[in-house]
Amino acid sequence: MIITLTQESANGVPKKLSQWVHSVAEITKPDTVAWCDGSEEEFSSLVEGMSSAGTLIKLNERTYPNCYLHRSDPNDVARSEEATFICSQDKDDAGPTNNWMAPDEAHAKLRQLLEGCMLRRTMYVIPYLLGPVNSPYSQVGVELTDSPYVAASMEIMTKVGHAALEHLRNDEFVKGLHSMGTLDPRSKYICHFPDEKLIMSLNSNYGGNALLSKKCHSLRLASVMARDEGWLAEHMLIIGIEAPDGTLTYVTGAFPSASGKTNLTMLKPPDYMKRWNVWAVSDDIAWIHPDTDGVFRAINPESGFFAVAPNTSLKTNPRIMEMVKSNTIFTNVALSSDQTPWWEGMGEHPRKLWDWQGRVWTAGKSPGSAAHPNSRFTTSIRQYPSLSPEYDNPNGVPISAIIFGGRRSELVPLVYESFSWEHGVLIGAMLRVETTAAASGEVGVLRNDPMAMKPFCGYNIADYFNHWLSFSSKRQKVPRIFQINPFRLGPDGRFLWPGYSHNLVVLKWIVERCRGRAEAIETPIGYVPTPASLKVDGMNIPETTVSELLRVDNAAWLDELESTMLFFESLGEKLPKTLQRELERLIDRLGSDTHN
Ligand code: OXD
Ligand code: MN
Repeated sequence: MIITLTQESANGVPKKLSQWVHSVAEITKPDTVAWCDGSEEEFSSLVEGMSSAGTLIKLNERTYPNCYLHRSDPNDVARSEEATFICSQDKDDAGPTNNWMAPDEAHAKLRQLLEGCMLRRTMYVIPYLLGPVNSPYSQVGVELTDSPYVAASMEIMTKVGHAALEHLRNDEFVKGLHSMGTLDPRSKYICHFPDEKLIMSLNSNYGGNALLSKKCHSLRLASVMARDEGWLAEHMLIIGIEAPDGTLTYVTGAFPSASGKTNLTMLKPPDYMKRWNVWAVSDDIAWIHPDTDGVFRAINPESGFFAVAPNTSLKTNPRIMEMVKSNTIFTNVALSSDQTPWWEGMGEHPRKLWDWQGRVWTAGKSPGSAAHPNSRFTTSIRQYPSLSPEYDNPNGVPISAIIFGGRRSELVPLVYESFSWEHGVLIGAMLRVETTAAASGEVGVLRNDPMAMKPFCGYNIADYFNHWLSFSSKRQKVPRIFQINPFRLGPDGRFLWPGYSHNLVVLKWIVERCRGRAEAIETPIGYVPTPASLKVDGMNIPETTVSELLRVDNAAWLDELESTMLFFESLGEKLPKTLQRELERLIDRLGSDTHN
């Protein structure tokens, strides 16, 4: 076993970290242990190594400089919720929405699988920093992995090397141990040990299962830390919306995976709203801390995007299309004969195409899609032209509104606002949306996904609701809470709302509510815009469509709440009384409303 320690890391490595690395190497038995410093040279050598080994394909250097395609194992294409476990001491702490395994059992099971799993491989040691340099809210993790694809992706998604070791000094760090193992889906485990701040992931090389900084650290473990320390770790985008008068309003948005978070983050204003702009702070995760004045301040722990490719095009998202044209790793997209990437929804398909598994693909003849529906691109956030100048602010950005959303073809109006923080928490808790390809399993099925955190909350979801309720307008300047739904369908089965850049019209209404300037009608479910307050010159949408988008169907809501009640019942005793009361109030308002 050769230990390669760069001078830099050798100097800054605390004993606790090097001891852990050695103890893991004793078990996993890699040929080499390589400490990553996050340098460009290191990234180049990782991608060159993978290109020679055939696990990465270099794309057209002229049109896609420094871009690569990775094809994953066909059985390893999405997050595996069924193989994801919370290993808390007490089963009740994992709660009814998580799989649980006793820590001792998990350690014993994984110990066997880890024995010699890195033989003839290199174990990369990746110290990473989540969040801005010098921020009191940032955290350090160290991932040990035998996957060069993971090592290269982590260098895009986080700040690897010096920044992490500097921040670490002697503080705690989250330990992540990942091995591709044999990729045997029957022995796939993604285990989280909140008490040990430890993650172990075996037999998957797919993003959310293998880039341990992302869902495992930034959400599952961080949500437990947030509960214990009084902050929020959320599956939310963060954007700054600039109004024509130059005022910036920051909002966060929780949407389930593959439901348009990245598109909303990178929204380019439509021609009729040229004097507005949207600045990106985060497209997936927000760590939100109330500061000493009670203001909710949010940072993005990540440094890159790992986002869904299909349906991204010059029309739907021109800003992304520009961004992914260099220094990007694509995963499971299709490939054209001139070595450029392609996916469904990008536009006309090239004459000759290889699908995501490398098979020749002909439109109308070949089965399935050319790109996998959950194919992705991994790009540094620095490449994004409208990155907020506040992205690096160690104190984060002040949040005025929280938006919940997700795919609902019926029921939920285009936008509405809650009556209070507690009512807003209810709106988040009863989020029920259509499933997408981001996780393995059926697509398009309605499921409860509270706060878009069902797969990511590292503890009992009922305690999580209680934690949300522990923030209150009495003590903090809590953000206003909204729900949006750009996915409502008309009777002809087509989307009523054009979405994408036009969503700025909805964001404008939210901003103006925060600034006390937009009108709303009080309905049983919350404040719904008056059609006039939503109107923007230049946007051509028939008034009847707007009315349909804003319609509140009381009977349909009462039906929906029956399923919310069942869901809440399934959460058992711990469900906060306040939430139950908010639900009863909502039912009463719907029952006594005579307008509809
Ligand atoms: C993601 C997800 O990859 O939510 O962001 O699945
Ligand atoms: Mn996500």
